[in-house]
Amino acid sequence: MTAAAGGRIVELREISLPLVAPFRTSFGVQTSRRILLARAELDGVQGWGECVAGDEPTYSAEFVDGAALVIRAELLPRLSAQGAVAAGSVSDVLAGVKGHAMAKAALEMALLDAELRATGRSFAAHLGATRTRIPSGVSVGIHPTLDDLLGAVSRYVAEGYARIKLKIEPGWDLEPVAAVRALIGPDLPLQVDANTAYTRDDIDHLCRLDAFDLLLVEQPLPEDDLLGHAQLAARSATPVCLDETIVSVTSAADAIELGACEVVNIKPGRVGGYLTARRIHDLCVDRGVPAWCGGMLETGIGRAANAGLAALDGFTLPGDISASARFWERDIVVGPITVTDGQIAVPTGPGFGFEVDLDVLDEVTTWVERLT
Ligand code: OSB
Ligand code: MG
Repeated sequence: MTAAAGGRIVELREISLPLVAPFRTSFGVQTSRRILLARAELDGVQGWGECVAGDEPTYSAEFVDGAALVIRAELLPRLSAQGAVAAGSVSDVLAGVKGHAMAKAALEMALLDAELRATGRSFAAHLGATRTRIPSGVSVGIHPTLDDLLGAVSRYVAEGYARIKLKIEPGWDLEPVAAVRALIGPDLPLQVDANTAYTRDDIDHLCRLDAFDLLLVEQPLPEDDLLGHAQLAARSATPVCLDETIVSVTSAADAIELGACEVVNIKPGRVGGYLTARRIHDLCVDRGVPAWCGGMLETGIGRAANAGLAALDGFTLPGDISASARFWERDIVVGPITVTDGQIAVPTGPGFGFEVDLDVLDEVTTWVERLT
């Protein structure tokens, strides 16, 4: 295979960033994040990629140390063998390595950012996206008490978020959802995310969520339980949305076809990159299935990229693209994302449209490996 001309990955770096408050989901609690970044160069122009793998393999099989290892030992040698690699060739060049979508996505992202910056184009313009503002949703973790949860939701409502998502798990579902619905009233869009915490035995219980007029229930069952999700979708009025299950265009098409997925959460890292995410978006448009852009507690690098992607018309529901200050005291980009009237401005600058704050970046860096 001859890859089209493109850039090279020149640096791998790990940073550590504290969260403003603990974020608890059904798979664990996070108080800070270690994040792997890749830097690419093309004709002297820099590009950055962010790997969304978590500290531990608890959301999916990927995790920071595993991603760093597979990038060094398997992915970079395959890219280097091509010389320079165009972002559009990365998924083909790396196809021989099974899995590791988040590691692959970070490399494709860095190369794509460099390519777009080298030609002065924004990612949204590259995609042909025309929206300049997108609605912002916020993901709210599991709280120690109902009072704490209601306090947090009140603050997000006051900040103007266009949609609230509550993390749920067995023992933290009907009661908090009822209380939040009562607090916010009937009109503010509300949805829930279980991160695989339930089983098929809970289908009757999950159907009781129908009382709260939710936009959707996200990934209630394990990622490989397509049949269970189809059974739930057939029984519940609340649309079933899949996150963890959707790892490729094929898995999205199949889940939709089988009636297991009525709404798609599109996360670029989970599917191997922004270019595949775009193809899943196009599939959703073709099938008439609503889609929205998920989040993985990204820094301003990944969030800017998500906002560009979410500017595509097929993202018909608000995404998990909240203000930088919702998670970070200090972001690693200049001019991090803010929410105004429940909306976020789609970046218009070259590449993914962020500007890395190199001073902050150096302060939070744990290690750097230069690759040239
Ligand atoms: O399931 O959507 C999820 C964060 C980390 C891992 C998985 C998920 C989440 C979120 C946060 O819900 C969304 C965000 O980044 O704002
Ligand atoms: Mg989710």
